[in-house]
Amino acid sequence: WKRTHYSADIKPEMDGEEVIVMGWVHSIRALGKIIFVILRDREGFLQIVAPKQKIGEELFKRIKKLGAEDVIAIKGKVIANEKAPNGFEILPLDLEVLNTAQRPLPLDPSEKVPAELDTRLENRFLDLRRPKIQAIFKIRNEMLKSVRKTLYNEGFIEVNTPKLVASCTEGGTELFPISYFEREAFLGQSPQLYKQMLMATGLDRVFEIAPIFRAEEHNTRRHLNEATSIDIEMAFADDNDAMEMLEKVVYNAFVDVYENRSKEIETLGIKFEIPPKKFDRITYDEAIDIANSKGVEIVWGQDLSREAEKAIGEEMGGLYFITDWPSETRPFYTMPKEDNPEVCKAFDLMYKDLEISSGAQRIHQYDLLVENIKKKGLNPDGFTYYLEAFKYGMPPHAGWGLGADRFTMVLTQQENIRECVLFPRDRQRLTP
Ligand code: ATP
Ligand code: AMO
Repeated sequence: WKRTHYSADIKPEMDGEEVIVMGWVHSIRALGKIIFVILRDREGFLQIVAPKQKIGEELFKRIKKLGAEDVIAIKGKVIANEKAPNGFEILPLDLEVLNTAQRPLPLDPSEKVPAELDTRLENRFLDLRRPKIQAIFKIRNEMLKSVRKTLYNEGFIEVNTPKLVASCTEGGTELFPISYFEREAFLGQSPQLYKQMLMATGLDRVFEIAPIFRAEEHNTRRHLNEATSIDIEMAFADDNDAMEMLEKVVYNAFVDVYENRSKEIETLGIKFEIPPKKFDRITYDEAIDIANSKGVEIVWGQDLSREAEKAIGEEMGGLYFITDWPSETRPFYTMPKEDNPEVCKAFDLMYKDLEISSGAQRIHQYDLLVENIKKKGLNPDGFTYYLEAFKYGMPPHAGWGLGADRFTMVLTQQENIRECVLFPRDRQRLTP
């Protein structure tokens, strides 16, 4: 048998047509001489109505034996019926049981029994059978598709860089050490050094969508130990160009999700608003003024504390940039301002109190870069392979990293980043 239609493809106007549908038994109700089966497939639900009198004793018996989450194929006739969900039902002509499900189920996909996040993640494959959970990943997919589309349109080339690496790139978070034959190596924190080296090649505009690994100690609703980062780097460009590219990518993703995933937005029951094309911009100084005015003490030069992010997010709402960061809060590769090197050409894109992207114009001068590596207490010898790329013609460049999981949180309005990852990795969770 071959599936002819998904549930959502069938319309009442197809009355009398023969179809083959496949999916899971979402629920089954046997009322004496008639059985109602709700079949669930990727696109929705449909009702199968099996009256013994019409379908015959033998088929009736086989349908009666079905249980929740069995996998079935039904050959049947579309019957228009105003009283049925979506205005039609299926009168079965034949049934094939493709596989049976053991019962009781560790998790109920029909959502009759609510479950804790931990139980859901333990049984993620069952959890993912629920339309509300699938909706998150359909929206995530739409976002990724949109991001690629925008970047291809803007002349970017998709690249893949190594995840087994020899050195750190970002201050702040810790590395995961691994044993690499007789040497020590690490899981990549960011493609930062590689995307910058590619700027010395003439490829000009590159992007990568790939995992980043960070040994975050703390357990928060917005940190993972394995996250997916959308990274770009563009040559002959400054911080402003990078911010404008980020606005395009983020705005287009909102539009594409709105236009192509209205069903999933409805399933999630969220109020979805397309942001303006240009996002507000405040400087770090303005941001700390806001925090201080709300009673959250920030001394100039410190990273924003969680409390500060909350205070600023409350004031700003929606999407906004924080620019002009103190150089000491940013990694070594960040370009200082010409007129005031205490401040650098870095930015964060925030959604309320959540940082969804960080970026900057980079240092492209070899001497300044070496000096900055030393200033951060790092040893330039550990960066030889990277530094070489700055000796023989490195153009000015800028870029950013946008957290795909955090961006999905924003698009689907989830409070916990784990909801936006199929199989999340945190301090406690290494399986499934
Ligand atoms: P980045 O990627 O630039 O590190 P981020 O969005 O991952 O940014 P952090 O910088 O890790 O966020 O966190 C933002 C601020 O919140 C930091 O000042 C950090 O010290 C603080 N913070 C992080 N986790 C916690 C926590 N569990 N409790 C309190 N504060 C936290
Ligand atoms: P940064 O460290 O700010 O910048 O990371 C960029 C974005 O990646 C996401 N992100 C995370 N998401 C979930 N869990 C984590 N532990 C986690 N860590 C980071 C966030 C963050 O904004 N090299 C720079 C980028 C650049 O300048 O191009 C970098 O890695 O959404």
